[in-house]
Amino acid sequence: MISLLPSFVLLSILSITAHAHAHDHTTQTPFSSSVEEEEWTSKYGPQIDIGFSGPLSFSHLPQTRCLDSPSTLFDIAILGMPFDTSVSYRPGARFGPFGIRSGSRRMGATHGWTTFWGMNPYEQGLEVIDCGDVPVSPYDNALAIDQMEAAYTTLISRPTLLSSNSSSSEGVEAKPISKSAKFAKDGKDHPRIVTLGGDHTIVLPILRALYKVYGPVSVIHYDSHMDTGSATLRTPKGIITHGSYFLHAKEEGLLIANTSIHAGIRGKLSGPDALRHDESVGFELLPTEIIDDIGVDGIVERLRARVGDRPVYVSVDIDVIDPGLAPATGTPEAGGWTTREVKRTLRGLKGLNIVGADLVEVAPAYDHADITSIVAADLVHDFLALMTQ
Ligand SMILES: *[C@@H]1O[C@H](CO)[C@@H](O)[C@H](O)[C@H]1NC(C)=O
Ligand SMILES: *[C@@H]1O[C@H](CO)[C@@H](O)[C@H](O)[C@H]1NC(C)=O
Ligand SMILES: [Mn+2]
Repeated sequence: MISLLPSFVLLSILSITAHAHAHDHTTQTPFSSSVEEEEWTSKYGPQIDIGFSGPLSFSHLPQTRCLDSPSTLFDIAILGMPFDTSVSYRPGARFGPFGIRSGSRRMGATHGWTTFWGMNPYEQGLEVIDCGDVPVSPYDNALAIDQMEAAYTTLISRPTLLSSNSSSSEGVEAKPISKSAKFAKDGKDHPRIVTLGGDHTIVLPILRALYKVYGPVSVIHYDSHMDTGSATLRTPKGIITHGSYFLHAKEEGLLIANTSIHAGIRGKLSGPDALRHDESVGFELLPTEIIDDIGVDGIVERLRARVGDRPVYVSVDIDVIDPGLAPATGTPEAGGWTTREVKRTLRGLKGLNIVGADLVEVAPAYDHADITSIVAADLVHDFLALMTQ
């Protein structure tokens, strides 16, 4: 109401209340466009977000609804896929993107440097943004799977900001975003997406979208379950679930034959036939317990040897980690790897041609003290470090 008054009236009001504006030494009103005049800004500067405040985006990154904003370009996007309607046990991973973002609140672009990586992924000359979530149908899985494929396709089809901004005369030495351009059918640089699940089914629409850009890829799959459909042999064929999507991917030709690998498997199976079935889908299998025999370095060696210099997609089910350290997940399995072990094996993937990555199966309703969300957010930071090396 007061702002509608003519400024001479305002000035006289101000002179009466001058004691409340002791720092105002100009004749401008506090309602002018110059924010420096206002008390907060003159005293404390910008309204920054701190760890426990502000809108929720991954690591406090700028958040844009990228899907309907074609002019928004980036090099790496965080994208939520809140889909959980094809799980076999506990539902709840639709809140995974929320949980992982929440677990990332103490992170930030200005303090992303770690002794573990010796670098800050946000300071490598690449634009990393949070693209929000894909609106997925919670009722119709076929529709939701198509929505996720359409969203992923939309974002990876854009040019990277770096490539569209190649006249980088700004002094900052910009690294090429990835070596993956050489795998793209059009020979161009495509942005990379770190997807926050969602249940593991989201990988099928992602692989379908990646196929359009790169053709088939190899997969490094961290999980306590194989997800190649041996259990679903009991269910009607053709049903896409979070335990069968790799079988569909193989049948659709989305995987480079016999070049993918699981890490951390320990779920209970129907018998050794399940292993033969898994091998026929094209996976090598590193069971959880082998880490005690060959160590982290041995795991890394096997992962790298399997995928070689092919384009590789990295998918991490949070249940690869021991449920004592990451309880909030749909199908927990006892006796898993530690967070530290998983992090070290991820760091060992440095230099591979990573075309995309995801962190899935976080179901925050089963969490305690945000423990799982914090682990998941930390692994997403590792993905960003891997992609920006
Ligand atoms: C793009 O180029 C402009 C002008 O050189 C520069 O200010 C901006 O920081 C660049 N953006 C990126 C992400 O390199
Ligand atoms: C992949 O491995 C299977 C055995 O599991 C074999 O039958 C098949 O021929 C292999 N495919 C290729 C393309 O090497
Ligand atoms: Mn799993």
